[in-house]
Amino acid sequence: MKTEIKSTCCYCGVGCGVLIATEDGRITGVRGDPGHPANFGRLCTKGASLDQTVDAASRLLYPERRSRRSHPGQRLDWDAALDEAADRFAGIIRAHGPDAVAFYISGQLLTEDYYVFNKLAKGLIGTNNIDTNSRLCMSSAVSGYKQTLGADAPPCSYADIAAASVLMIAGANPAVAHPIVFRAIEDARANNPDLKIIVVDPRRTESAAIADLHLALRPGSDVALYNGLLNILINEGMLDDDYIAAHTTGFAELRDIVRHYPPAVVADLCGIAVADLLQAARWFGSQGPALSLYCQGLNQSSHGTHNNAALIHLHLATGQIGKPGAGPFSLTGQPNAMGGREVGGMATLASAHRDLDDPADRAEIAQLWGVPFVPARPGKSAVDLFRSLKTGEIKAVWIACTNPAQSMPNQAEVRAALAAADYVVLQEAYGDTDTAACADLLLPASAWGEKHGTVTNSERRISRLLPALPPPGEARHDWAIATDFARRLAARLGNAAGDRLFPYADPEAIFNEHRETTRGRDLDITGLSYALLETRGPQQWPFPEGADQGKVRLYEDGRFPTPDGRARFVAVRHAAPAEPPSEDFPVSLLSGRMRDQWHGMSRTGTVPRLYNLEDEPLLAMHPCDLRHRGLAPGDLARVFNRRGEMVVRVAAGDGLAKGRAWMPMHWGSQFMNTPGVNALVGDATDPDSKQPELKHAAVEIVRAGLPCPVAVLRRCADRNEALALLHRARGLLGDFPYAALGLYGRGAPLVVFRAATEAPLDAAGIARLDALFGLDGGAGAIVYADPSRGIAKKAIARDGGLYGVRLVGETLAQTWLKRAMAEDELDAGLLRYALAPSAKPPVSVAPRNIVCKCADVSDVQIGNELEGGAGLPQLQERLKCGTFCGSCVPDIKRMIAEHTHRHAEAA
Ligand SMILES: Nc1nc2c(c(=O)[nH]1)N[C@H]1C(S)=C(S)[C@@H](COP(=O)(O)OP(=O)(O)OC[C@H]3O[C@@H](n4cnc5c(=O)[nH]c(N)nc54)[C@H](O)[C@@H]3O)O[C@H]1N2
Ligand SMILES: Nc1nc2c(c(=O)[nH]1)N[C@H]1C(S)=C(S)[C@@H](COP(=O)(O)OP(=O)(O)OC[C@H]3O[C@@H](n4cnc5c(=O)[nH]c(N)nc54)[C@H](O)[C@@H]3O)O[C@H]1N2
Ligand code: SF4
Ligand SMILES: [Mo]
Repeated sequence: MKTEIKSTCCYCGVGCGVLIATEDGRITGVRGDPGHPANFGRLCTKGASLDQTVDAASRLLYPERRSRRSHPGQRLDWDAALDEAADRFAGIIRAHGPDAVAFYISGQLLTEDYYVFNKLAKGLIGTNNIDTNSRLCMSSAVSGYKQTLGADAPPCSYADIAAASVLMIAGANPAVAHPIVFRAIEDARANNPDLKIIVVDPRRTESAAIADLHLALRPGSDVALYNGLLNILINEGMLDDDYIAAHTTGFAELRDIVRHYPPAVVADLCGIAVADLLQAARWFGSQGPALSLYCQGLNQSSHGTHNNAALIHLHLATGQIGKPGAGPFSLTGQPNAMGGREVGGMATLASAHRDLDDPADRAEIAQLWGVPFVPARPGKSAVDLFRSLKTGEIKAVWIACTNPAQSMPNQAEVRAALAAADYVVLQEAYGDTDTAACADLLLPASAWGEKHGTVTNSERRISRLLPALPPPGEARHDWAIATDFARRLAARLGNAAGDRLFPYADPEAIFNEHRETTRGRDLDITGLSYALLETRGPQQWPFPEGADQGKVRLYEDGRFPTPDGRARFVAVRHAAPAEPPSEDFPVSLLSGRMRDQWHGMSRTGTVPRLYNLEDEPLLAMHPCDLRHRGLAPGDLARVFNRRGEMVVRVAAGDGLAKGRAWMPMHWGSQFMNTPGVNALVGDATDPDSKQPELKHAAVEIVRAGLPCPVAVLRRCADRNEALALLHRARGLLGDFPYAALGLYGRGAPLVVFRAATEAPLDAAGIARLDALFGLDGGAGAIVYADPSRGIAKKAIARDGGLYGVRLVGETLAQTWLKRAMAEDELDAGLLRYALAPSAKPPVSVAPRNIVCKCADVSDVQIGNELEGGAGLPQLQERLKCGTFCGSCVPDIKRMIAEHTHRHAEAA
């Protein structure tokens, strides 16, 4: 039977609605939900390939005791697993008190999951040691909003993008990280020729391509920039004095500070031109509604709170808030970063935007929960939590839905902390993350397409998602695991009320309890219910009882949720990053996202085509910086500082100024032979938000001196064969001073392995590679060896196509080979070309152009479909080309017209 189930995309905070097609209990497709107000039917590449992520061989299927000391794991049933966990936690709590245990959870959990964990830690155990990966993500945005506007509430909506006259995109790269928001920006650009777009980013990013003005500021200098802009707004009379007088406090103090930020000084601090600064201020102050969109470039800083506040000041000083097209709009990273903040699921927050420091607020929560008290002492935030795990102050940690052994800064310390801990529980959907290697107990969780509950996106919109499938194997829902554990723990702690405190039979019961905690608060959702979300679709908060819709925009009346109802200017001053470039470590290392991968790649990393933009981690630098170090694009470099080092391939980054380097955050120890970029990034934190400075590290970069390259390409019959091979090949990563592993694919999926060594690989090493990749047979194989030059190549044909290639000592042909193999272009007759020392394909392999960059579709693939009689709808259906940003549709139409024309002539 065919049906379509309403859900949301589980990736970014845009929160796009998806319709999951199922047939006979299988997911057969996914499309954007035309009725969802976040995306109106659009999806980006990640969302559109969600259906290809189900059934991954790497899913965790049953609980496993996987002591770090005894591999492989031992399968347990749920009773045994949760009894063991409850025994260990209860033992530690009895012996050392409630603060000796901790929870480290995630903005990718549903609100209901989050709610149960928060109540479990704060209500049942009595510890505030519950923090989340939102600490690495939105924490500075939370404190920035609270310090200025009084509450943690993004005041804007996606609809404001179309209404804005000026868009300031600051420390955000939505073309990559929030693609459907970027589609809205492109639409705004197309519909309003007068729109001015300013991008504030040390790199010329994919998003900067649409900008009228790009301010390539020095990393970490945002406060100086926004203070400088305010200085110009003041001097050129572009303030809204009435708004400042009626609705704010603290402006006089800030004005005194900002006096010291004249254009010449700021241009110098930020490394930008005075003229650009003046232009930005004049656009911001005089064009009409101004909207700022910002994200990790501001948040992940040792002064992230002030970065946020300084930007918000510009809106308050010009009255650009609380009206259409205006306001400071913090884009949320994870799909439910907002929901986590709403339930107060962090070490320094309390339920429903209450204040953990306020005894009355705490008493209110205790009463709502039916517990004697909620602890006053703030819990440990992420960085401190792991530090305390290392010192033994915290003895056990329960990690859910996050991968700290990759995503936390200062990996050496984090991994040492996990090794030192008495007991580590990991509640995961996939079994092959870096943190899984550090866990004592693995608990299998349900994942996208299986879960039921609610999430809140960047614009405060709550969507309900429904399951399309039951969880695989013995996997259970996150809320159910937490609930079951809580009851068992309560019994062991002598608390007879466990079943009463955690009575939930389904997520709706949890939602209803959470809803009650919001009554009368700024985020009041007492007017919402599962039924209403079902019949009327996703809704924005606040949505109090009696309301018939949520609020599109906050603070329209100029009243703010502060004691005096006024917004506040904060005294903010320029500060350098905690670790500015120095003589020893002169390069400023930035890290962040690529369009087609999600964080540690546990899910996106199972889809071959999502590697087609890059299937190897690349560090980009200015061409002069490369030359200066004797490096050419494609060479291997050693990147290091006092914390760690790694070898990585370099690329020329034309969007980077000298002295800056850029690397994606996605590759960890499952895909390369080091923990990735966080081996180098430090753990200095913002004093207010406790968010670590993930965006800035000082490093040095030198030639790696690994002259002997290795590349293996192996074609697989299907994705699960590829994943199984990928999994086995991980065993090789540690054998090389450089090694990286990934997939690739248009038609057939490939496994791609690259490595490099100091001396030529010996016969045993080659035999090991061949055995692992199934290239050890002689049938259908040709070989080429030149031992004097350390060259050993082999190619194997099977079923009329190229099955695998191993190149040692010289790997020039790998790039075109990879393409040709993935598109099944290279038949056995062309086998010998596979071993040619040439970076160019033979003439008989058609050169191809990628027509659709989003879906990664080439002219050859389109040509083949056209031969088969396809038109535009069939092409869009089968290849997905032209279904994302749409910019290639004219090219596709031209190809169709040419094809039709040729056929007409032939006939
Ligand atoms: N494809 C994809 N999309 C994602 C994610 C993903 O993993 N993959 N993750 C999601 C999550 S959780 C998050 S938090 C968001 C992050 O979304 P973004 O914050 O938009 O993305 P990032 O790449 O982390 O960083 C944004 C930009 O900050 C810039 N930057 C670095 N230092 C500074 C600085 O000092 N000042 C300024 N002004 N800018 C600076 C970087 O050059 C970078 O271009 O993305 C979400 N969307
Ligand atoms: N250097 C550097 N480091 C960074 C950043 C950066 O820009 N630079 N960005 C930071 C930011 S903003 C963020 S948000 C973090 C993200 O860092 P992480 O949270 O560590 O990233 P993910 O890989 O998304 O981890 C989520 C895990 O949950 C699992 N999972 C998926 N669905 C479910 C589910 O329903 N239930 C359960 N139990 N598990 C599930 C996935 O398999 C995955 O392993 O990284 C941070 N680290
Ligand atoms: S924009 Fe974000 S939420 Fe929307 S489809 Fe892409 S990853 Fe998913
Ligand atoms: Mo994030």
